[in-house]
Amino acid sequence: MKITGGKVVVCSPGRNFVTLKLETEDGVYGLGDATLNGRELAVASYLRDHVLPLLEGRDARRIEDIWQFLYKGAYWRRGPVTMSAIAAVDTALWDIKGKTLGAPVYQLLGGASRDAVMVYGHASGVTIEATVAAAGGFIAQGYKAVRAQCAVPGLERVYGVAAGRAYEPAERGPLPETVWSSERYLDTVAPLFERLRREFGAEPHLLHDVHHRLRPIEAARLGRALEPYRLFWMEDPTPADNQESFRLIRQHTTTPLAVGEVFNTIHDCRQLIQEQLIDYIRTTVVHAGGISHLRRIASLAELYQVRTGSHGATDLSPVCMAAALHFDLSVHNFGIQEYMPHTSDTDRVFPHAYTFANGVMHPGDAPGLGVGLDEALAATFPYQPAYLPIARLADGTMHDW
Ligand code: GCO
Ligand code: MG
Repeated sequence: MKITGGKVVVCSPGRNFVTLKLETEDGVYGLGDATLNGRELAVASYLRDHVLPLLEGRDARRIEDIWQFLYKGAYWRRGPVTMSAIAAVDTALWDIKGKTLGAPVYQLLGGASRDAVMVYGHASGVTIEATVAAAGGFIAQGYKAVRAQCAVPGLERVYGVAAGRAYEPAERGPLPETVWSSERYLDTVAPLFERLRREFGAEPHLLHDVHHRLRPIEAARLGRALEPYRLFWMEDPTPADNQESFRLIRQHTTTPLAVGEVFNTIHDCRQLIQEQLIDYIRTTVVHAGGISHLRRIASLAELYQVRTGSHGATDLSPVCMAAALHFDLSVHNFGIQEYMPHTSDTDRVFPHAYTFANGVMHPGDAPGLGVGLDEALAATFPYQPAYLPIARLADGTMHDW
């Protein structure tokens, strides 16, 4: 079954998405998400200019071999652009295999390890009370797990907090600049979770995303302060470029740690997993080499009782969401899946079989991934430059956003 060609579709139905469509000689096609938020066109070019010409004529059934061919064959290893491009091809090939065999992808991955996939929603607010009200909205919809982020008094725009609309990480227009203070932030987080537990009791899982903004010793202090509120996880407490940083945090707190949304390969998390410095690995199908590579990471993690918690923000398209759900349903050491619903325009461009009800999701039983791409509709939403905000300290020093 030869690959005859393909195309890269860039569209912006509310936000930018890059989608790979791979075509085969017998008319079956597969889709893969290749969206790299704020750097979209680099991956589009990598695929169009350097990958598609190399795939023509290859056997679409040889998923593992094509993965190794793209990874080893480039000579230049790893990195978000390369690994997102490989992920898109890998995801599209799993889609093709499922469609060819008439089976949903999760059946090809060993079948369901659970009935459905627990997801967490994003609650945020400009005050603690507004955040509590937002969390209550999610719990009323049946969510069993809620991430809570709150504005910080004295800081204007803070990661993860939306005022009166769904939170969207990238912004169109001029590059958004924000000012950050770890001291002010640290004063707000424990009171937020004290209030949430007082309101909702012990039952709901509560999560929080530090978004790489603390130093290890500050993160250790926060983890310890949050222990009475029994978080499901504290995410990205500090940048993991230096994986050893987590040892320091770990020495001081039993709050579970989740890391990995910016990782691209198993090597970015090998030490964190093997030294049991984290509890959840959050690598994304689209940024970490696709379903094939995510399964490798999950297998390594399983040896160390580290569970998965895949990234699922709105900058990952419904194609990625579907792939993540097939992975989540099948993999034994699944923990939780992030879920931010897309805009209705996005859902129309990418009609999909996956469903949400009562706090859990299911990928559906359509052959392949169960996601389509309405190319005519996509063409009505052209690419629009958009970037993630940056953060500086009050004295102008660049900081992690
Ligand atoms: C999350 C993430 C996102 C990222 C975004 C960047 O936990 O969902 O931190 O909000 O910031 O995906 O593109
Ligand atoms: Mg995050």
